[in-house]
Amino acid sequence: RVMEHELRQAIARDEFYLVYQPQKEISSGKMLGFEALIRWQHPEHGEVSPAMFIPVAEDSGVIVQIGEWVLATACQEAAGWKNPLSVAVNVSAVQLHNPHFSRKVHEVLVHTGLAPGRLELEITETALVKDMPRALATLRQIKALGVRVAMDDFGTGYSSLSNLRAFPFDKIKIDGSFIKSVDTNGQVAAIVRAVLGLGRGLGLPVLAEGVETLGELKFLDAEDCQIGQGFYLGKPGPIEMFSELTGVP
Ligand code: G
Ligand code: G
Ligand code: MN
Ligand code: NA
Repeated sequence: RVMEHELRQAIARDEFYLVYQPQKEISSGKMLGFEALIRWQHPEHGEVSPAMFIPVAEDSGVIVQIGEWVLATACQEAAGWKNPLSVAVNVSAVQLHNPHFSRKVHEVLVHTGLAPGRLELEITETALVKDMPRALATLRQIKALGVRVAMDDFGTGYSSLSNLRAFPFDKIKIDGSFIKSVDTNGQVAAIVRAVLGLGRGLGLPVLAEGVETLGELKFLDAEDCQIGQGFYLGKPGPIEMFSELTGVP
């Protein structure tokens, strides 16, 4: 396939870059860190959305190389920030099940000098189900390095609750589909309250994704949701947009 070939070339041709989206403490508005998100500037087609090319990269296995590039680049950049903010990196199922993954993470930390406690890996539930014993072993190795793991898109997988019990997550990221209109829709409000209760019971901080309005933010604050991410709190952008905090450039 054309796209697969182009994806392989894109790394060497330096066509990928990262944007960063703020993750903030809701009660104070304080910046805690950023989620790194990949972008592809294609020489002919212009910007290609990751929603388009990540699935192709996963099916073809190129995601392993792309994922390594994202991890190394995010850690390298974050290691240069003047404040020790955290950086969250998305990990796909294929990467997680690659036998060299935890070693790669270790190597990147050593090579970039990033403190392991500043790195968080975002893993979706669907990434866990392929081979649960292997996923569990990998998560344990990653955590032994001092790296945190967040369950991404919580609530959209097959068996969110058993996955929370079976895997040693450090954070729950509630999917944005449950945050949209949470302040005006009683049904989603009930679901979000329940997830927040779950987080409290398990001692896990909860991050609300996709916060788009002040009303949603106020609801989350009133319900003691600790962390927020979304267009209302900050759109993803080049790291230079946040130079006050990072000192970049
Ligand atoms: O940034 P945006 O909303 O366009 O991302 C669309 C999708 O692509 C989201 O599901 C997001 O998790 C995924 N995505 C963005 N960056 C990365 C990345 O570096 N690695 C992986 N595996 N997925 C990513
Ligand atoms: O699946 P994941 O959580 O990794 O996806 C992150 C994606 O969500 C990014 O591509 C980002 O562009 C997108 N995103 C971030 N904030 C918002 C928001 O407030 N609303 C919507 N609709 N998408 C968002
Ligand atoms: Mn994510
Ligand atoms: Na998500």
